Amino acid sequence: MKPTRFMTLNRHILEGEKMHPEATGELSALLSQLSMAAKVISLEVNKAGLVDILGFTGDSNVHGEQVKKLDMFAHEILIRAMDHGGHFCVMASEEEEDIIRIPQKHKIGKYVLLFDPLDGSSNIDANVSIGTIFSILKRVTPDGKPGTIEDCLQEGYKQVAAGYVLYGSSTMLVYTTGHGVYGFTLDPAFGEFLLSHDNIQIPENGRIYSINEGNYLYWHNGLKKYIKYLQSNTYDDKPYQARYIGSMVADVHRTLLYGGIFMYPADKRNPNGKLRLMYECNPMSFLIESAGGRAIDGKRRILEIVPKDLHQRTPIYLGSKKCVDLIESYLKEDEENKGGN
Ligand code: P6P
Repeated sequence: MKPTRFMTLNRHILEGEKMHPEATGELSALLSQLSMAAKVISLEVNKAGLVDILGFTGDSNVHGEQVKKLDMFAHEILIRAMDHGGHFCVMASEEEEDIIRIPQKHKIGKYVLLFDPLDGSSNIDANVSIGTIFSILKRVTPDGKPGTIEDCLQEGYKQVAAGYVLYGSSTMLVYTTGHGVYGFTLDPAFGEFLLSHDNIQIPENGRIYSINEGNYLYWHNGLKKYIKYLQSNTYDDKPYQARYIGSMVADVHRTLLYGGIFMYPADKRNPNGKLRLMYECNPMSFLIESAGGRAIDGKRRILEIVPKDLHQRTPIYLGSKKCVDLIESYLKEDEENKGGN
């Protein structure tokens, strides 16, 4: 990665606004607020092993999954940081069934924030990298009034910004507004996100495939044939490599930087896969496409899926263009064979 100029996140966002005269500076303000929330969450995540913040709250989230204290902490921090800046008309979180309304005492804005406050949280106790994923849309209902579910349920190609915060060996914030993908690393010495990955471009091809092979029994034939192909062939005269962290933000971040493919497919048990469209797959797909890659559900662009429910799931295959092209051809052939018999 080429050395980068000394650039803070806030300055980078402001410079990005200057390139778009129609920008009102509002997007830069809300992205800056988001980075503030990320710093607070990072502090808690990094000391989680030291204080009694681990373990279960005894509650469970809307999907019936046990919620760890850090999940709820991140969820609450993001709401408190973002609900009074006057930027949003409505928000939505993996941790809440319904939309999150802006308190009446605050100004209503023109944006929509959808987020997964702490993705991969089942890995918290094992100190595996986890992350926050965010997606920003512009409202479609009239300005000035509280936002509605209609403002949230928009196709992914309508996003105005998306990104993630990775709480790993260092804390990184990666975002795009559709004009390039930029990575910032938090310098804990003075609490600033500094540009460390300028205009990230995903390699056109790659040798790393990332999937939970424990689900092999339930895979459809096309996917089995594809994985068998990878295991029986080489790329650049070297074998393909299997890497699976089980934390979407970490697996996608590695795919973005090193190339290859990340998959959470449909299978015989879960026809829609596991990952959520609105606040996991859409933002990650927007990032990957902005970096020159592809993201499909097996048949079409993730970003073209017309959402029907805030928490709907979708299969996802994302990464280097040539890797996604190849799996797409295997899945298409499988569909045609099914149709033929
Ligand atoms: P599995 C973490 O629980 C998560 O939501 C994503 O971060 C990750 O990609 C996926 O689920 C892992 O699921 O079934 O392979 O454990």
